Amino acid sequence: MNLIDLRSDTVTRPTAAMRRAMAGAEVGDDVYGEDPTVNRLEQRAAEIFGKQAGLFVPSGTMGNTIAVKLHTRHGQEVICEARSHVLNYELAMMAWFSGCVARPIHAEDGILTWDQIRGEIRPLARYYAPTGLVELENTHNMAGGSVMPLEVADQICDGVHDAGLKVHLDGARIFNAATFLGIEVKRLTAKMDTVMFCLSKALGAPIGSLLVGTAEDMAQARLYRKRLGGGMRQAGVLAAAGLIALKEMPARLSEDHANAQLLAQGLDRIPGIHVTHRVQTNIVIFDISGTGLDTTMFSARLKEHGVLINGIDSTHMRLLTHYDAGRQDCERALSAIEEVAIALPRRPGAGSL
Ligand code: TLP
Repeated sequence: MNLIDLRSDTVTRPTAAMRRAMAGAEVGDDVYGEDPTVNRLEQRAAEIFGKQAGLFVPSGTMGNTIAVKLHTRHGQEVICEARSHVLNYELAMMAWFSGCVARPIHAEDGILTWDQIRGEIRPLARYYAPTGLVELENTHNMAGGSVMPLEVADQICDGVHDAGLKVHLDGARIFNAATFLGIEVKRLTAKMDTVMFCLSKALGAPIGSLLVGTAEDMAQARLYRKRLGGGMRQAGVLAAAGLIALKEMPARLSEDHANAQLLAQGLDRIPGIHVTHRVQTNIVIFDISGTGLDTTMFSARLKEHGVLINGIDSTHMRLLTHYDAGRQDCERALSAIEEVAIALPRRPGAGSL
């Protein structure tokens, strides 16, 4: 049986066009700056985002880590949303590499506002560590792929800049946000000082992320990348897939969003299951506690039906749509979820949500 893998949009395999481009890629030693395909990818990314320069990094985590380092000094705070990736899923790299602590702010839908941030910016004072950076996430992964509107993003950047600080955007899925809003990523990120985005998530490339920003910041970022062991050699084979991802994949993201809608609407009709947020992009988080199963058991039973979806805690599951799971796969996944949910004796009251 073909497994339908909705655990993440990181699980996609490269398209035929990507594999062809990888096989034929012109390469060189990128630590010497001599890989023509990497150089093209970095230039293309900078162009698309309207920034001076780009840096190809192996992962989103490395891109965020370098950005925090660029904009902060040891002993400072980084303002971020409470469920942000940079705080919760990056092995405390902001502490480990940059010597900073997080100042998390909770936003119900994951979308911080300037009003919330303003009051949390701290000067260096008797007891205070000063704020070094404001970090944003768009779309917000653990808030269910929620989108930060353009005006909110611009207002935060204006306020933070007036306070003499910088803004870094974790835009792992920024193309999904731009698709939802119907605007170019360049406009959506115009005021951000640095942006990290991933080729290996919704855009379907096998490996890689980019950091974009000023030429000066990217020259420094190149040194941090080397320190972190991210100086790659003939990385053009990876960059070639990235160039295809940038060219071909953004235009099809609305299909993933439509599939996520299909799944969310179907899930909400299943007794004992409840989608916990407004679905805007390719992420659906749903509460299964009404089925009487915990997420470990739910995942295991789903796997027997050929569907992979993980829990994010004992009661909530997260699924992501992507190009490697089409409409029919999503319909099959929905039937499997329904079978698992209704095949079981439920706790009293289950299904009354
Ligand atoms: N997210 C992964 C897991 O780490 C949770 C996923 O499956 O969604 N920023 C955001 C918003 C991300 O979602 C991720 C990966 C990253 C950064 C880190 O990227 P990688 O995995 O390339 O280091």
